[in-house]
Amino acid sequence: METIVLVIGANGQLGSVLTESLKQKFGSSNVIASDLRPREGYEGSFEIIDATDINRIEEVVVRYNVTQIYHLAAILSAKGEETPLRTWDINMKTLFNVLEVSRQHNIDRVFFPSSIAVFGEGAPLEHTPNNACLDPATVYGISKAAGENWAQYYFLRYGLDVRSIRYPGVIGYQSLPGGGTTDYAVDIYHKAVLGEEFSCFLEEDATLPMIFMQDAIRATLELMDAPKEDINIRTSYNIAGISFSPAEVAAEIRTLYPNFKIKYDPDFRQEIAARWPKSIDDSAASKDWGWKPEFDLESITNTMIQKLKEKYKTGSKNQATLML
Ligand code: AKB
Repeated sequence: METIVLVIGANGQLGSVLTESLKQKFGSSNVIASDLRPREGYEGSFEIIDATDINRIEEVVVRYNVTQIYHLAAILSAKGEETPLRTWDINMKTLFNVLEVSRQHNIDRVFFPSSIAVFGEGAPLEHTPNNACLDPATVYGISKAAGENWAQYYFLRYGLDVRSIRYPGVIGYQSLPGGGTTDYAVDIYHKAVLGEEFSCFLEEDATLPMIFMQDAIRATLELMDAPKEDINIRTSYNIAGISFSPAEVAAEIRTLYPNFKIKYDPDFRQEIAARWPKSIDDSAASKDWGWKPEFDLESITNTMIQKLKEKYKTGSKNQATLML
């Protein structure tokens, strides 16, 4: 069977990069990117989809004979706290719509991203295991924890092959994050390359799990490629990349920009970060589908700085132009 992929939320930080990798893997004509708004300069099939509208998802699935759906649309941890009930509505409604359309149209595989935000005070802070207590304190985390259970429900009840990863903070040069607690770890590199001081909304020792975009994309594709019988976790898999604090990433940046300055001005996002794990136990992912991260803080920093320097040299200083 030919694989035809629909990506929902294709303009986002992860979606914009994942869509390109999926096009390389399955062929450009077999990937349909979709989001609320068109993407300027996008090459390939693009559909406007508001994922709260189940009929619109269904229309696109039927028109293109879609066989796999990557549902990446969600409101993230920090942004979600501005309007908790709306965040719950959007995150859950879009997931239910994707699960229902997938069930009704016999979609072969569905990808649903979860997050380290599912953890809260009840989970160990270090090497948080896959099956730790889930008591999230953000509406985003609550929606992801519920979503994981619904993903498992659709697998158990209907046999729908839904797969999921709990992403740490994702760091990439290709696109900008929006509305997350880990976003500082991307912004800091932009400021370093632009020669500007960075004002950090977390405390200097707020260690969080992070992952480089290339590793995050590889993890997603490896999970989705794994044989069905190897997937033993139907809620969501922990994956680790590396862990660092703002002070540690600033020190690494100073190896390349010795005059780089950072100041700390913690806001409500520090409270969110304080309840999240500092490091992740991803032994289940490595046992079931061979997960192993490749990038450490040094290689992330070198790549981020080099790529952003190239982008700022050729593009305008407007960060929006950095979207692929
Ligand atoms: C966020 O900070 O909300 C996201 C996440 C860890 O899921 N990057």
